[in-house]
Amino acid sequence: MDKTNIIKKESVDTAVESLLEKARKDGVETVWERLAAQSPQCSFGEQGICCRSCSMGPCRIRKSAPKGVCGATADTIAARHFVKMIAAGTAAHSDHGRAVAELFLAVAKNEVSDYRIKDEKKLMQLAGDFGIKTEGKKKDEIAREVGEIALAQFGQQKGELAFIKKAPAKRQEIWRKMGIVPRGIDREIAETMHRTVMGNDQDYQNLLLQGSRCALSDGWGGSMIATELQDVLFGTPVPVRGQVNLGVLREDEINIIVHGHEPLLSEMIVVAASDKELLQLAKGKGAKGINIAGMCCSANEILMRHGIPVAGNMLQQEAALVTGAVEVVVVDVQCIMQSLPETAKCYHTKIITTSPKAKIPGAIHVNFDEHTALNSAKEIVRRAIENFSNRTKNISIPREKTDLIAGFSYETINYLLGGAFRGSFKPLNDNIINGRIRGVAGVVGCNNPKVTQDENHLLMVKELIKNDVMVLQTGCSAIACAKAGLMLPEAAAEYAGAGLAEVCETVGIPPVLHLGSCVDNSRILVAANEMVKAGGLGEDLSDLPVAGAAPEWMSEKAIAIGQYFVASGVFTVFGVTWPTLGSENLTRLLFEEMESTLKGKWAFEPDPIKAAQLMIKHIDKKRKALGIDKSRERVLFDMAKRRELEAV
Ligand code: NFS
Ligand code: SF4
Repeated sequence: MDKTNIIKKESVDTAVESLLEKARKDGVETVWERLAAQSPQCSFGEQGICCRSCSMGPCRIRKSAPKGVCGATADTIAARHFVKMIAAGTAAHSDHGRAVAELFLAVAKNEVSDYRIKDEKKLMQLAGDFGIKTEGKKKDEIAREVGEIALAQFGQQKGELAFIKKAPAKRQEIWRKMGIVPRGIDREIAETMHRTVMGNDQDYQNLLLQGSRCALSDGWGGSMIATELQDVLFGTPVPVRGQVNLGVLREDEINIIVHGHEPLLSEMIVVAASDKELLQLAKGKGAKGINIAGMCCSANEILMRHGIPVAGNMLQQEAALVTGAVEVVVVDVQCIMQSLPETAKCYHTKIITTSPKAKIPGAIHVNFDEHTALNSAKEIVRRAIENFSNRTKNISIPREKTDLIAGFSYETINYLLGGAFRGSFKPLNDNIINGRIRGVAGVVGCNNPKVTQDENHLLMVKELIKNDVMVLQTGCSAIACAKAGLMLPEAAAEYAGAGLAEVCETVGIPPVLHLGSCVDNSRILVAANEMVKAGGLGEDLSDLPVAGAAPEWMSEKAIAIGQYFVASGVFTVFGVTWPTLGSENLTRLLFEEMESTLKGKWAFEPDPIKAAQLMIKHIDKKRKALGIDKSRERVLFDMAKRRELEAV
């Protein structure tokens, strides 16, 4: 493998490329230069066989020293590292879920005034999921009970997480038999950290069982709680038109970028930006208005619910500053580069942190508290307005911006496919059975500067839809494909295979659906559940012709997501690098042996087209097992026939 990490091209996005040129002129360092400075990177670390768990180490496994000082093998070291990544990712998603649950409960108890419950229908549905009796109870009382149960999921010590029961019976049986049903979210994270301490769990297979249990407490726990409660609080997404890329910034307006993850903050910034007094103040400073744009998953949250424009994905955060047109970048938690305050020094931009959990040297801290949410949000907007006059002439906003349709919650898909009165996943299943749709893929995850920005996402997704695989997306991957125009209904005719295109055109949807932020990967689990329930595609998630991928992953959160997909029975392919290659046994467990127990497994394939083909192969294998491979052949024959006819 090439150890230099110097890639041919930083990004396929021309907006980024042009701003990188400007960054060089402005003397601003970016993530790509830092990657080059870090190269060659440590191959022990990359393969998961460097251990720093105790001070007898650090230990690096190689032929001449095949064991750590304590005797730990490559298998143990790589497995400990891998499950620690799962625990960290689970902690991040779940602490987000906890913050939402706390706010939810405070709203239900009328302790905060700036938020209220928006989706009562979903509240009732959640009450049902939690086994709460609703008859004769007022909305607030039901909401309080829902909030209390949701919050208790984190600290629960015994039994099973509530949402586990949403999975197909067969899946639950597999989990119970393997002893990996999560008991409580915090407990699984803590136990994973305990097991990885020096001299504790030293059986890589046993470590991975706990890793699976911990990951399940993310997907079917913390992340699902975050998504479900956010929908009740802020509204369940419905189809909405939006725009994406740095061209959404406006030269004549105050530009505020909301970056990070939790919609608690971004929702309030959106409200504050339409405050009359603040708009007046902005006008007084010579600005035509206040323009909010999102970055990373904060972007996905407010895009899905309000159609607020998206400035870009993970690798565009520095480029946004280089435009010179951003007054404030306000951040909360996760995926925020420490370099931002440094980059901001070259321009007038102010970086504002808001969470006590994530401060950055050089940034201004404005504490964001749900009890005084709107006031904090207004203060942040005011600071942005006051900063407008500090702009220099060194401004360059790229032209690039693309339209997209977002807002495909599970409820939306159900409604669009089944119609208003008989919302159902049955039409999707029918189209899979008759072969128009070959299968469904979840393509998610980050950007990583080790590969050309967005290129893997685009190549993979185009290959999938060309082969009639419908694609569901979240996170930075969704933003990548939206920028390339794949999230418009017109994309079906241009990029999708004939079968998929026909379905998309009939229903009026794009071939690539935006399901939201990374915690919204739980929407993909719910959608897969519904496919099983709708019938005709087997009895377990692992029977479905579906696959998952994160072709440009970088975060520990992506590993947690991947593991809960695998532990839910889904074949999942990652690109870029793979963190267990230093252990043959562990890698074999993840890539092959897991399939015999969990019915799902991992694969690593850095080439996105080859990775897509692995997914298609898996989908075809599942179609064959379901006995629906023949129908697809017929559809293909029809197509050939049609072309023949057209040629005459
Ligand atoms: Ni997901 Fe979303 Fe993006 Fe990766 Fe980061 S923003 S939580 S971790 S980089 S997809
Ligand atoms: Fe080395 Fe073992 Fe300590 Fe890890 S736990 S640093 S392998 S001695």
